[in-house]
Amino acid sequence: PSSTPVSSSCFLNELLQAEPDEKQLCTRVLASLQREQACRGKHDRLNTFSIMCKMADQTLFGLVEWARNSALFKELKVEDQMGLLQSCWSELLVLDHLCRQVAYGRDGSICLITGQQIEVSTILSQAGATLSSLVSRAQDLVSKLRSLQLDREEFVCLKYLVLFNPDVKSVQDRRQVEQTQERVNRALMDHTMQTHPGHSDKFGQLLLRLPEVRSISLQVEEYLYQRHLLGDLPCNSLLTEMLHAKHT
Ligand code: DR9
Repeated sequence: PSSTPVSSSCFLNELLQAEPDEKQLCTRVLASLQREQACRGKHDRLNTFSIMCKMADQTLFGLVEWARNSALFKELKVEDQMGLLQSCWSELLVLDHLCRQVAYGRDGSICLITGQQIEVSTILSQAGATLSSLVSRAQDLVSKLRSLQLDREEFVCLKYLVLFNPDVKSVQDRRQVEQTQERVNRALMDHTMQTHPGHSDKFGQLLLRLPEVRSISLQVEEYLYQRHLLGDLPCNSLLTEMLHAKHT
């Protein structure tokens, strides 16, 4: 009784208000890419992979900043904050990518955080097996989320559910993480029932997508680790740091 649909919708509004602005993010990432290119000479341009890594790195900075500014997250001990982020950073990146595709992606192409659209067929013709499979799996999930008509509220809830994962081994204050998880879960359920009263299982359908997000994120880490072993990853980036935090 402490959690009525009304309190859920207030709660959701608060979560939504803390969402980063896509335009601002885009401007920041573009500026950082341009700074980097300007520092290099004409004959020392970044290759596609380095540019993509830089983009992913900036996106990751934004996601970490989002988490650390969140009131719910601030309630946790710093050690728990770090443990949760180290465990879910790649899932957050994948979710962010998926949501961008649902919101801005055109059919058959991928929208980057910079607003550029790249045709999937172009990627599949240039990428190796791992990246191709990643992109295809992500596109399948995008279709599913589109047919479920994923909205911003639901996306925010999924982000919080990925972040507040009480199953992360290192977590000390498990009860606190669980309580937030339950609260967000409840808000998601109330929201889907209110906006789609005829679609009784939208809530369940959304939750069922999370294992696939998890699985794709593990494949992203594997892909990045392979490229790291080839010596391709930039050495001082958050992306690389997070990747290593897990492999130690
Ligand atoms: C938007 C969120 C920010 C993250 C930015 C990265 C988003 C990655 C999402 C999709 C990938 C888009 C890839 C665009 C590629 C452009 C052209 C292309 O295909 O280049 C090939 C090049 C090298 O491919 P490869 O590694 O397979 O090597 C091939 C080999 O040499 C020959 O066999 O691909 C790239 O450069 C891609 C770099 C991708 C970096 C990925 C960082 C992952 C971070 C987040 C992933 C989010 C989820 C993605 C789910 C698809």
